[in-house]
Amino acid sequence: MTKYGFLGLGIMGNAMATNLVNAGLDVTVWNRTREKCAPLVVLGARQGNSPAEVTGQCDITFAMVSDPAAASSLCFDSEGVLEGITPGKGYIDVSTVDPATVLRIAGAVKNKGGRFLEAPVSGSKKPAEDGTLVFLCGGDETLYQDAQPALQLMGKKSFYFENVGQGAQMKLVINMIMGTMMTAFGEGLAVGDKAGLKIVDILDVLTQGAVDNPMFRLKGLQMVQKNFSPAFPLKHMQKDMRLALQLGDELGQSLFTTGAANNWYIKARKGGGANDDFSAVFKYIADQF
Ligand code: NA7
Repeated sequence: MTKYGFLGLGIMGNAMATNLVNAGLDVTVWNRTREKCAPLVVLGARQGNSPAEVTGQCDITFAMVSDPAAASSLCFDSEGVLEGITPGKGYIDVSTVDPATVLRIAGAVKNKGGRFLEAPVSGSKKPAEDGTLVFLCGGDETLYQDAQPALQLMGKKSFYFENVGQGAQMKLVINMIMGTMMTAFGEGLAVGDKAGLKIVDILDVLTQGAVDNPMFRLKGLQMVQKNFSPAFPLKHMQKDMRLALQLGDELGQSLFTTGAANNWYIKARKGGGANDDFSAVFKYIADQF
């Protein structure tokens, strides 16, 4: 039986690892804040004591942490992932990071004879809970095949791209579009509200036209109700906007709209919204502190 490891039990990692454990897979979990492992252990997961121990004991280890600094520290620090990698071991980083970080981790894992796959996900808390994420993969194709049983439990679809880094690029493209859609949505609702229109009427009209979409339908009412409990934390959206702008810069592609949207997320993050859902950017756009 394949032994799986799972490192990082935040909003996403907890839901994803839960699906693996509930399906009866052999899973060892580790999280920087150890207490977050307890619910998974109750469900039947093994407790890991360090990233190195988990990768050393498991055939395929997933990691889901916050950002490039976290992904690098998880891999390269003392007792980190790399210390447990031996020939043939699989390491799948599903965090959203920049392509350069992915390439550094991929190179280091490969140098030790391990197999690496990047697999950032499209979808936040609910799809993670429902096992309907979309994986954007790049890297070792044998690992991509070997991990299918787990990927299929956690997601509804996987894409495989030939080069390491393309998964990260795809994820940043998708999220910069989502992030700018949210600030455009927030600005429209804010100005409509100030004009005296009812926000629920704006939402209603939107559903009838070409800009109707699941995100506006899901988040719109929650925004009116000021329900900003995090499905996708705002600090992570701002990180993705920053990484997308960096990608544009490297490629000589101007990203005016993304830059403007990023400024809203910075304002919201600094204003106290970092751990709220990213839709909380609306509060700062509409000045409804
Ligand atoms: P969360 O809920 O903010 O969880 C972040 C996780 O990353 C959590 O397990 C953290 O551990 C872990 N983390 C953060 N920094 C480190 C370091 N330095 N070392 C080890 N572990 C770390 O985020 P989400 O689950 O919503 O999102 C995860 C990713 O998916 C992110 O890239 C999003 O953009 C998409 P902690 O519990 O704080 O000890």
